Amino acid sequence: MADERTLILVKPDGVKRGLIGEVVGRFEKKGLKVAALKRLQLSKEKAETHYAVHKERPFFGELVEFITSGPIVAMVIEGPDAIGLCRKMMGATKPMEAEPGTIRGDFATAIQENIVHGSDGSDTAAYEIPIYFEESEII
Ligand code: 3AN
Repeated sequence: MADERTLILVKPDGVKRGLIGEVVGRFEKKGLKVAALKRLQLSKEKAETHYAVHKERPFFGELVEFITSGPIVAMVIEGPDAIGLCRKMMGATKPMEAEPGTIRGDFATAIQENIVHGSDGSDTAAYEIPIYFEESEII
């Protein structure tokens, strides 16, 4: 159970629907640490960097447009196996596969407007966190 850091975003739909507290609260109540947290408007450049792995996918343009369509909340969540635990708590990407009790399972019906993003591995977390936070902001 190594301590890990993962990047979690509350996407524009989650912020609009007033679910910031719900998302943060779930991770806090689980016993994970909120090591950094900010509300921001993501630039197109940063969104393209974040989603660079999906550059060739047909939905890349939509993805960037959606994530920059309004304010988001970015946080670094830290704790034992934080990357896998947060993914489990978020639920699957496809709405029909997201189990009730997970964030997406409880609050999302769409594949794109699905409330949260979470890093899917340690390489991804190491790539994504610096897009949003300086090391000095993670406490
Ligand atoms: P996850 O966010 O669960 O890691 P990924 O990495 O496969 O899922 O996809 C990144 C994001 O791209 C998803 N959160 C979703 O918003 C969007 N996405 C994935 N597949 C599709 C699709 N077929 N059509 C539209 N958007 C998609």
